[in-house]
Amino acid sequence: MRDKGQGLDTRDGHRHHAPRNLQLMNSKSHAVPEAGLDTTDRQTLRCLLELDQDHLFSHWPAQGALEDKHRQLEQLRQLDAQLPAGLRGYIENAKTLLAASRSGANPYAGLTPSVPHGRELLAGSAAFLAAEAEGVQAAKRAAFVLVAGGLGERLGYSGIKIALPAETLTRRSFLELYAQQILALEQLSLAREEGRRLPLAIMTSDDTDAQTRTLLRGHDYFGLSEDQVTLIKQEKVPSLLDAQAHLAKSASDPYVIATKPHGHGDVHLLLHQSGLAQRWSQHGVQHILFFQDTNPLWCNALIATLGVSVQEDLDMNTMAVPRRAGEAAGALVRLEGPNTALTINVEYNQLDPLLRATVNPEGDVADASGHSPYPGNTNAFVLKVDSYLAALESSGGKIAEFVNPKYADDSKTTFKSPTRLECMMQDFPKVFPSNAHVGFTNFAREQCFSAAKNSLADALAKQQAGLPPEGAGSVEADLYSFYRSQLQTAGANIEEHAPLQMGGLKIQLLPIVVLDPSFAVTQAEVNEKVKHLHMTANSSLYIAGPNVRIESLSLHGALRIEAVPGAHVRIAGLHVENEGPLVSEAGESANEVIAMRGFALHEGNVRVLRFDTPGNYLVDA
Ligand code: UGB
Repeated sequence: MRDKGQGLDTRDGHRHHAPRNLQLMNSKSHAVPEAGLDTTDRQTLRCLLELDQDHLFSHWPAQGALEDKHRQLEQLRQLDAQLPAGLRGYIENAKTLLAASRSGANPYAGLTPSVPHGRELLAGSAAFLAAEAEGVQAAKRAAFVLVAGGLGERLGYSGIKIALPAETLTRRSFLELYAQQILALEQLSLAREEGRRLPLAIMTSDDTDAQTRTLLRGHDYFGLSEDQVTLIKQEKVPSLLDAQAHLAKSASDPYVIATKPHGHGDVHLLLHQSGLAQRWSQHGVQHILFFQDTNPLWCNALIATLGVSVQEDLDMNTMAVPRRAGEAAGALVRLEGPNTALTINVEYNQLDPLLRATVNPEGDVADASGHSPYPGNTNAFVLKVDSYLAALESSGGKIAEFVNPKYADDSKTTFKSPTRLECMMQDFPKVFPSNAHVGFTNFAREQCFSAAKNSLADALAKQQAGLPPEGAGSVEADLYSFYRSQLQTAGANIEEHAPLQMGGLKIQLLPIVVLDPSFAVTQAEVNEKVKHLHMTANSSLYIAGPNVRIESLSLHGALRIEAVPGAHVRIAGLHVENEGPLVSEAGESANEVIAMRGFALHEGNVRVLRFDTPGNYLVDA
């Protein structure tokens, strides 16, 4: 319970806590059997009855089942304690939001949308490189927050999403990649030289917590130090049965209240309640970078976004991309009204009605550029710590909730399945003061955003509808394509392969390039380390090691270069020729990691250049 000092000794010998939040407002006579319940349980029961939740106890026998009755009331007390406004606040807010949803109320009524002003950074441009350099400097005093509480039902994977390989050339998991990107930034920003480690918080949920801990422990935290990583676990919230905000019982056990995820907005509450944001600030952290679980392209552009935050002294700066009209991604919108003016994410389901009701009767449609005029939200953003802490303090870290029920019919009284209140981390501007500097930095999508969200079948359907597929296979292809573009920006000559059709999905997989974070996490590093490189279309290239230089390389096949930090390797005049990587359809018998991509990758007869000991090396043939 919320107040740890209110323990009561009860019938089963355990200490239970009085329902402090669940205070009785009016006493109500009722027919639910109380026989055998202790004082705490009776009080909890009466509070729930007062909140019109009688149905939760409709299955109770008049006598007995005391353990089960107690278990149910104990869960209700736990829910009460963990909900930011307690069960009463949750149910009352649910009633208000459900009534608004039922009447079709526009949450943005009275506000006029317009396209907000933001920065546009073209890959490799002077402005990009300047922002990136500023970002690297600022990274020394940055902390990272990865939201990884989502189960990924749409992706159809049995494990946690961050354990999935981001690509199958190295089979490195998303989490390993993120850890290595942070470690590389520690080196590059010279944080390490000042004795600083860049902290990482991972928000988990009951669906992901144990597996995330096992993954980290099983891999020695992927090179991060254990005390550099903090796991903060979000709790689920009660499911709602109908428009009167009656709580739902579990289908498998009537003494259990069904619960569902509350959304990634919990991250702010947890950073506040745990004191972590405060502690980071005390240790000199000035910016916090938020990113999501399955977008491996986030790092380079978010460094540049951080740079723009510094250049423009922004309180919040979202990494944005051109948005396809109708795409399932939020849009960044400037909303103005008599007493309001803020730049905020409007979710895709609310954008179309908002635009229709105000500035465009056609709704969420493309403009002459072929994209929606409103930039797309990638859910990666940078918050300035001072302003963040002040807003956490004033709001308690509570982010406005919303409800999105799927109604059973037009009467809008019953749902197809229980719903719940949710909150979103990108809604943070709602708790900022009106004079806060909230902006965004726009990048080409290929430069920063491709998230694995959909099963192969759903990814295929999205692609056929002209939308980004967002499947595991398309993310892998997009990641190779991103690395290729980094090399091309540095001047490399890379022959493009025709797109492949794998599992029905059309993907630009070849040639394959993976630049290990130890080799480069910024464009400036790639520019400096790669001089003359020619790659044919059926090739694959993996480069790892901070001191590898490609002075001249002609690649017609598969090559791996792996060097330890002390190995200074110059590739000068190397020609590699072999059969190159082989790509085949995944096939029926493929394991789920391969099956969800639609293809299997084999490096073939790869040439490996491995430098395990420090020293100077020249490779010229
Ligand atoms: N997540 C949690 O940690 N906890 C939760 O309870 C839920 C999610 P989704 P969503 O990037 O294309 C967002 O479900 O919410 C984590 C934006 O709202 O993949 O549908 C989860 O583990 C939307 O504006 O995304 O949509 C994952 O890391 C749009 O831009 C992250 O939160 C869209 O992302 C995102 O969860 C997008």
